[in-house]
Amino acid sequence: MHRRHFLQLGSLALAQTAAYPLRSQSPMQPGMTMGTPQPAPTTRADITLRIEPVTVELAPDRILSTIGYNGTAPGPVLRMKEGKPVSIDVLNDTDTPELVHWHGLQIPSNVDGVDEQGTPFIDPHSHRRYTFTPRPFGSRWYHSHAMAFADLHKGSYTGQFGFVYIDPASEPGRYDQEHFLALRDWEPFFTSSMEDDDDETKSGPQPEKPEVLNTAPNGLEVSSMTYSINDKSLGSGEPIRVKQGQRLLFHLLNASAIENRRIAFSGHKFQVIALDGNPVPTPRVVDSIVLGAGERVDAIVEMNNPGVWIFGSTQPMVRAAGLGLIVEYENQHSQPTWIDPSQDPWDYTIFGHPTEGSTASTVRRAGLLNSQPVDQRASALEQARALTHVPKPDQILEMSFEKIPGGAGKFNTFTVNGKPYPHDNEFVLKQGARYRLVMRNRTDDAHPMHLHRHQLELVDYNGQKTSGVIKDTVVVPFYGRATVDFIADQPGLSLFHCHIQNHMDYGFKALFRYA
Ligand SMILES: [Cu+2]
Repeated sequence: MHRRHFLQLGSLALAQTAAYPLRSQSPMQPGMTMGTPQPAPTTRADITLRIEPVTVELAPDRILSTIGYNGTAPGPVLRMKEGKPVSIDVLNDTDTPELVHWHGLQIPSNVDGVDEQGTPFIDPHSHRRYTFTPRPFGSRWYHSHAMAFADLHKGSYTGQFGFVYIDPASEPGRYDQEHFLALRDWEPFFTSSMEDDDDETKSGPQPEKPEVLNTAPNGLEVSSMTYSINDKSLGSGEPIRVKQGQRLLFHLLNASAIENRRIAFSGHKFQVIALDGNPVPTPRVVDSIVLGAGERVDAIVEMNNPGVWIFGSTQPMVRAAGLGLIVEYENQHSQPTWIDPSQDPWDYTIFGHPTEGSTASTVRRAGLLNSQPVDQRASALEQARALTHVPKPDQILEMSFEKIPGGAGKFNTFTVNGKPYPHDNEFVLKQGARYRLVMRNRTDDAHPMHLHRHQLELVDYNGQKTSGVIKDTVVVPFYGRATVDFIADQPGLSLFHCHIQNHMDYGFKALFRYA
């Protein structure tokens, strides 16, 4: 073991590194070819992940080839215990340097899985051990954090994604079935046509709409025509089989590298209990759920409407192209049915503590959820009267996002505060301070913004105040604004970026550092 390795591995225990010589910095061994399997590690880690070519059978006549974990895409659901250290060996059986990012975990930057933060790459045909103490509890996920640029077979365009579930100290109540469902698109391609019918935030307020719009022709965006939930297209997997009266717990993840997505469960409503894995102050019943790329929602659904139903994208084309699954009640054999949900706008703030001044609009929004029983509406009224205090921040960080259209056949570029990455001297944090981050989206697209290694508390969403909604990824609406608070409690480098791979690759990122 070389000193260099100790410096890179930081938090790893001495005994572990000595017993398990990491090879990621070593040249190829004599006689080894690129295809040679890795020798088995000499000590067992708690979890082993192998990055390798996989096939994904979306349907019997639709089989894709990509890169995944342990022979599948999505990879295995990794269950961890909050606060209990875990070791994970990652073996890279591909020809591309890779990184595994642990999305939503508060862990040191050298194991968070991000090159920009100083996590070492796992070299091709090599391996590396990640050791960290998982926290906080809830629905997290893991995925490649490699840059892709013009290569749609790299990074988060591949099948390198899966759930991490950190078991909570408290349970979400009784449930009969638990399902981890990742929304996914495949076979991405470049296009400069801006269809964007799916931008859920277009119809909202547009406080950041510039006086003069940039009408230069748009550059290339990434799109897809092939979809699935987990590894199956609508109609090809086994249905979820349920009995009347059961309660289902859904862990939902938008694992798309490309798009935000709205989904619904025909004939049923979701009770949203957690956003990005964090329990919400006010669980509410909704008709449909919007997930930005990278976001998670945990929801309970009561099985109270016997039949055979479709769960999936609210966009007919996307559903027909695979984004859905079938839920079948016992002894029901009818054709699967789809019913469009109501058009209620998706609004994070309804799940928060109401704040001063929000009474009228909270009541109005509670009324919009006409599916709610009267007693729930009454309790929303009660809560609307309660006042919640958001502490004053120590400092405000102002951010504006802009797009420089690339024109036909070229890529758009994105800037944060008019400057390119990395914003070296701009976002320097003082440990222990509370920051308020004002994100102004001056582009014609909704962007799921993710800050690594920190938890964000939503305080304002397009003028709607709230508190208690804790997230790691926040969709900043079309020409809109979102404000979040965070405590600078994670020394080290932290990447802030749009979770749409193409946007991140072409400039939509900034590095936060500590003084
Ligand atoms: Cu974006």
